Amino acid sequence: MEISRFKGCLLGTAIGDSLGAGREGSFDISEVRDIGSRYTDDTAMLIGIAESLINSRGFNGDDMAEIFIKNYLREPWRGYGWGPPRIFNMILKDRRRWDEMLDKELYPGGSFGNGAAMRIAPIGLFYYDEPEKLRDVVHKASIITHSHELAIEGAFLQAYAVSLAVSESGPELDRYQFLQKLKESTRNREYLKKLQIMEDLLKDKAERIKVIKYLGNGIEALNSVPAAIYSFLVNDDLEESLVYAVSLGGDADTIGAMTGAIAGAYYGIGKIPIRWIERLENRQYIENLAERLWQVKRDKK
Ligand code: RVK
Ligand code: MG
Ligand code: MG
Repeated sequence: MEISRFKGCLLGTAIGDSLGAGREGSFDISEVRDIGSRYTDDTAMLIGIAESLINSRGFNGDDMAEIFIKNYLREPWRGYGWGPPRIFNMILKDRRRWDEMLDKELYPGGSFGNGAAMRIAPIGLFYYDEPEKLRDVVHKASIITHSHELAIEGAFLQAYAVSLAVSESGPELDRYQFLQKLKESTRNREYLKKLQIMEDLLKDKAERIKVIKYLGNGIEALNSVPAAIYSFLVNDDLEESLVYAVSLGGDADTIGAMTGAIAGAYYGIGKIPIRWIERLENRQYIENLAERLWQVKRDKK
């Protein structure tokens, strides 16, 4: 497994997040090509997952929740969603456990936001060669804050897309085969429908407005994970994938972050424009984190 792809995945997330951060929630669908100076909660929580996988040499729920909380308390201003800080508080102050599906006490049926999917990529890297384990760990890492089926399935598809991207070895990406594998892996009809529509949109080279209409660009996992997968599949390089993802507007930082994770895992750090790498906040730390994650994975094999 190439270390450059682990680095590409984590840096790609932070860059996609920083590229979209300024316009989260806007209707602006023009193109931006320069990243802002800060990333948001998406990257902060993804860093937390990577730190915990390294720390525990795999998944450990208590440790992951503790790291999420520690990172949140250090930087509460990163622009977190409404639910997670409340859940952190329940764990910290009320001594609740990470696996109590605490989001069900905030939202009926639990949160279907994209907060689990946006942070999940390191799990896709770490368990890329263990698909059953991947599903199980994605489930556990999601329910700390997101236990709605749509949030968990979105996180699974995002992690699985990262695992496919990081292990893809052909000279050229077979988009339809990639999509086919995602379709075969999903256990949810609503995601399956979106993946089927995605195939038609790819074939038609559909207008952006149509993509937004059919795939969505919102804060719900179902309306953002498909948009990120599509942004990766419809473009031919990393830069264009990220510019395209953010140009869909809506939850731009998160769609940018998730696209960056998949595209970074596929293309590797070498294909990230230098001007983005140079401007990225905490770049060295994130790159080292990817290296450490790669080492822990290598030593476990
Ligand atoms: C601010 C009704 C529900 C729901 C349910 C909606 C950062 C709510 C990142 C809620 C991401 C929102 C984003 C987010 C990640 C979810 N019924 N509405 N059952 N479940 N929602 O609070 O971590 O930007 O409108 O779990 O998923 O950049 O406010 O947070 O864009 O989804 O936050 O869900 O958010 P939360 P999150
Ligand atoms: Mg964010
Ligand atoms: Mg967002």
